[in-house]
Amino acid sequence: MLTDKLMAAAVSNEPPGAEADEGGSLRVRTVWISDLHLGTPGCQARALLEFLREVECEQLFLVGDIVDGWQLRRSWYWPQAHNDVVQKLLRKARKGCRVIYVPGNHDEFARKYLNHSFGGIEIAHEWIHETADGRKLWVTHGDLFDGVIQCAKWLAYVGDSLYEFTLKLNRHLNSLRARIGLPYWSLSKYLKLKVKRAVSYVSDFEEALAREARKRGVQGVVCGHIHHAELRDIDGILYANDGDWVESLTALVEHADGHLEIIDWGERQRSDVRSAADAVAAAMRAPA
Ligand SMILES: [Mn+2]
Repeated sequence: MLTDKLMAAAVSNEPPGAEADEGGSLRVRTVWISDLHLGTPGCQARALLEFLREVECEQLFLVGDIVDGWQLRRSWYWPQAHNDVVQKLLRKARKGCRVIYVPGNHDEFARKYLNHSFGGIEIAHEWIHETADGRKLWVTHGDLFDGVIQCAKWLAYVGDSLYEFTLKLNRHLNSLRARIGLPYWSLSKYLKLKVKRAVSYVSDFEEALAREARKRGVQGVVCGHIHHAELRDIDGILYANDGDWVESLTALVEHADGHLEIIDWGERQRSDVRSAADAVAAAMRAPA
């Protein structure tokens, strides 16, 4: 039912001239994005579209919670920008980029289609990626190693509603900020960093994934799920989290030589605003 609706939406109305914008400024070997939460008002589809337009890669991983089935089931929300994201992803696949979709908990409906491909997008339970410098990275959304989700699904749902509420507050706050010319700022990210328990939850999650990666005999893990981008060594295992596109606007990329980097798209936007402001200020200072 949900999948039928989504497929119908995805094949409908591609915006005119959509094919014209190929060729971005950010060329990398691999891109990982997750936690887009398409189908919710929290999803920052416009920023994401901008990123997808700029980035060019050989392989693109969608690391789960791409479409939010939990919320779509509660109420249908599917604006044009969300459709544009799906179209953009399908177009990348069509243009020869290998797109691999590893479903998460919010899009667990897609786990029914494992090892199938949809419009050239391959759906897989998990993946082992080999970097250009020969390291093996295990790619998984990460919810299967989240204590809260595994122990009490109802608690995860409650947390989800609270989270939704914070995001709503965040949107209002930021439309106010935008009106008075202030750049985007994440309330929920701020709150999360302020809450000590959240910090231990994050580190527990990170350690659990690093342990599992070691057990599997790989050099690192790439995941999402906790909406907190990170790239660090945990006892000799590379832990990489690509963040999310509801609050932090981050992606993980692999450059041609195999080294990994977190792209902070929100920060780039903020620095664009700053340099535009600087340029204006400089122009005003310049003698006529
Ligand atoms: Mn998740």
